[in-house]
Amino acid sequence: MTDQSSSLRVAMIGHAFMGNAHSQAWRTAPHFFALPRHPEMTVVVGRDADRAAEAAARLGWAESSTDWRAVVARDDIDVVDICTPGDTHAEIAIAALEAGKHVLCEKPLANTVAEAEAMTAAADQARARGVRAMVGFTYRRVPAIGLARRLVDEGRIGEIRHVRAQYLQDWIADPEAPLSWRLDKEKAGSGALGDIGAHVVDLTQYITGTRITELTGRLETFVKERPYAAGDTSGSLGGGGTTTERGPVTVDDAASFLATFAGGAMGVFEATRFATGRKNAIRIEVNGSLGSLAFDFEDMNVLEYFDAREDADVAGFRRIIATEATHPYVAAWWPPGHGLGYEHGFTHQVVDLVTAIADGTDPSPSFADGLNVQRVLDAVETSSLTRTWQEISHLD
Ligand code: SOE
Repeated sequence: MTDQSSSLRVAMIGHAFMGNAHSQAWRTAPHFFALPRHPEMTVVVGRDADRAAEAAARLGWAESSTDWRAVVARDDIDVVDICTPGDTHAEIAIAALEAGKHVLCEKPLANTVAEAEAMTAAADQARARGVRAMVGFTYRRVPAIGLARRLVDEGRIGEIRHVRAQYLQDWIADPEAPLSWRLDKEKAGSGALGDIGAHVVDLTQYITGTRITELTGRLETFVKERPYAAGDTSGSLGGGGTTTERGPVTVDDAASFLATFAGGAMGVFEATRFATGRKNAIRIEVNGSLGSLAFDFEDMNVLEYFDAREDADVAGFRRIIATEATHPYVAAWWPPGHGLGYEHGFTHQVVDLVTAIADGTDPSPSFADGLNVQRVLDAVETSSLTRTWQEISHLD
């Protein structure tokens, strides 16, 4: 059972879509996993006092506040969980790390490489004092993805030749879908590229165990102005009423790029919010000299595996339902075949963060991993502007 004696007092900054997902993770993790320390949902921070108080009551936080600086400085806070738009990640994370708080920061790590570098430097300094930092790429924590990583590590698909990755959504395919912070470069840093492209960059590097070393890409904004939203759309992916006034879309609607991985594998990437009919389709296929792996988040409990060494007359992609107790995290949940959902990746993220803090180890993905993804995103933007191939420098 979870160690109730040693608590870990958590402050969450932001309570929209990601705040909801993180809150369910802090609530459920100690009830399904034997954690070495007990998370306490101490305070949630929002910009509006009434809405923050309502979120605290609805999501299970003991208190609410509108002053993140005061909360980060509190002696009775051990962890700061950042669930705000990207333009505030650096300021909050650096303040929290300098105050000796462990930090979990939503993806992408920052809106620029410079911010991500400053955050990584702060995390490196804090590590020397036993303070930990993690960036929230939760899809790594889907059991089928963990299985894919294991099969690659075991050499089951041999030398990797191709990495094909798509993240397909369609929530703003309607040109009259209103503006929201995700469509504002000042707030979000980029559009589909950073919001969902970041996920497939992290996922493919995680599964293959290699980094992207060069790329050439293109960004496109199909709809260049939209109506302003009538209500608050911070927690939603578009939708809601609109006003008659219209404003500019200042981010990309879609990104596509070709990449080379260390070791020579060829990568093909797409991230778009205009794949009409695709709601949250993360599709990854890795082709190797001895076999292939394929995953689609819209069928997230399944990993497809092709073993090229099978007799040709019975060879084919097998559908592995990754819900056995031997698959990552599954033993804590349900019997085989019952399946997990989007929210479980967030719970697994909390489990791994709390365990790393208790063990005095560095959680993964680290801020340095987040900085690497930021460098890939930046390279795509530069490539799109200059129509040139871009190399990506790595920390390691
Ligand atoms: C919107 O595209 C979004 O909410 C992303 O911001 C999340 O990171 C992803 O998990 C679901 O889609």
